[in-house]
Amino acid sequence: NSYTGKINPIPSENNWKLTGNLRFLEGSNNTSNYDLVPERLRAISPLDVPVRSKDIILTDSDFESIIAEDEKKIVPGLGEIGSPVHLYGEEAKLAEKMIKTEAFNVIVSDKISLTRSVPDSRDPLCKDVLYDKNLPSATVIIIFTNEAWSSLIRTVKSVILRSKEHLLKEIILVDDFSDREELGGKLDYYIKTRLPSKVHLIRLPERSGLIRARLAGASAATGDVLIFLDSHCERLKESRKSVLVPIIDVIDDQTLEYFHSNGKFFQVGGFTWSGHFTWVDIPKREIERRGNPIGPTRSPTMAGGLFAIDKNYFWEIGSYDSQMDVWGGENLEMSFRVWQCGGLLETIPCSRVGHIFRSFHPYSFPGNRDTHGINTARVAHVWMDDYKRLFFMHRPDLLTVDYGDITERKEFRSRMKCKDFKWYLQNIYPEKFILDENVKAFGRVRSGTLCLDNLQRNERNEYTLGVYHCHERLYSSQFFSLSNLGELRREEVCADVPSQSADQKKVKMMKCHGMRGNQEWELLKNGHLLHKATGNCLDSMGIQSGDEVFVTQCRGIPSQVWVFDNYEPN
Ligand code: UD2
Ligand code: MN
Repeated sequence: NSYTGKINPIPSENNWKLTGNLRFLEGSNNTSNYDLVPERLRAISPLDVPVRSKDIILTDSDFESIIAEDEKKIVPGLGEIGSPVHLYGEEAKLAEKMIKTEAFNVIVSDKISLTRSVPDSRDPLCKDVLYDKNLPSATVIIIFTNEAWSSLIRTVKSVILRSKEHLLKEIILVDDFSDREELGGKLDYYIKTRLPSKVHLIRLPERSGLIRARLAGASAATGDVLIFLDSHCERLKESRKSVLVPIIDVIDDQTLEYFHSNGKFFQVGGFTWSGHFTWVDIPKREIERRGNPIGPTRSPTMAGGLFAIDKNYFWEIGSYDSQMDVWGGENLEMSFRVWQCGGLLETIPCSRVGHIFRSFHPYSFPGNRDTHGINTARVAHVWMDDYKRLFFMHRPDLLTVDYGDITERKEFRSRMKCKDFKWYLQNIYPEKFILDENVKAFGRVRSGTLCLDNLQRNERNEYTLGVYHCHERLYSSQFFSLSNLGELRREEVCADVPSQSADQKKVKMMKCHGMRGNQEWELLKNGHLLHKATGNCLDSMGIQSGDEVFVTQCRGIPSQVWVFDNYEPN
């Protein structure tokens, strides 16, 4: 018993737009009580009643006309070879509005062909590589929650278009409980009529987060290799066995321009003690080890979204921590786990995937929880041993948070006899600066009641070193180390006094270069911090909390005496 009604179209607030015939099925939760005259439906906006798209069934001809509308938006030639698209006038205004909810320019995306070409961003050497004919088959898993239509479909088409037919076993789309109307019946219809039969769609019955969404995809996979992708990617070359990541090219979030570096330059994954993924230069020892510029390049961590792994190995190596919610932290978890438990994580330079990097999340976080922080606390407890002290120094708030049960993960670690985090740091990531190990001094650096402090500056940019009232407890902002190289430093940035600069007295915090030079300091017996290149000393004379320190002639005065919390004289 179902009801039918005609809506043609509902002028939409909240992006709620339906055209054509629609039918509510008996028994569907929220809808059976409503009679479907247009006025009535307009009254039940999606904000009032969470009508789910699966409850709404449009006819095939409705979908055809919706898809035809989509096709009309496409401007042939636009964005081809990955070129940027700029909008003007009303359209630009509309786009700006949409970016606030989508986190990228969906108007531009809608205008670009779903099968546009992108530049070949690989190193020219890649063209000469001969691949084995008998490679294992691949299942591509694309997860999404409430993602924009055109970028999602472009991701799928891009995979189909750029994969060898016989190697692509299937594409599994995992819908993590989206409630956008567009991703409902229209997506089913599109898959049925416009995409090859090897494209499958799994709908999760509740919001599960990207970790459990990927697990659902992996459980259903029949290929030999799993390839995971975000839902806004383009292009894919080559798939191979083991835990492999591509070079990720940037697709501009505003113009959808496909950036690339002609194959020569790329970075690998690192991490910060505050628990975030970062990009870092390929270490020299790795450049030497791999030999060939397009050879597999070992990476201490991975970004998380895009990787290929042998299906059996995926399960063997502990798949994912299924108790991680929504987003964040699973990438470092997998990176540490794979290395510590005997696996290998490599960037394959001849494999390229473009990704739209967005500046915020266009989807909800149920309960508004900091899932990245909580998930990372799980990572710290399971994988980082004593080094978790450095994570919790940055995030003392997470010491008391309920991060759930980690028994299973710990059992897995001991069952697999995985190596410890110290081994990982020494062997996989020896370049990683450990704030309080193999250093001459560390902790707060005190002069009277003032302590050196980063003054909450964004450490990605250069800033001037200052002081602040010493905190009772040691917080990250006052943690400084004097490294064995003589750097007065933090995790990534070093105190530097440019010898030629006009305001030569101020101390700049800038990226550590490890070459001593302007970044070399010595802690003298009298507590003076001597800047070797200028022969001056760090001084807090006449300054207050929040002010900047300077270097000046060494004079044996109290404002030039600095005391580290921890100091190893040698
Ligand atoms: C990066 C990764 C992402 C993931 C994340 C850490 C890349 C290119 N992307 O963030 O894959 O590893 O770091 O967790 O390396 N999604 C769901 N359900 C949710 C939340 C997200 O299905 O509850 C989907 C989402 O629609 C998207 C994918 O998961 O397809 C990744 O989300 P994102 O694009 O917001 O993450 P990103 O690229 O900022
Ligand atoms: Mn993404």
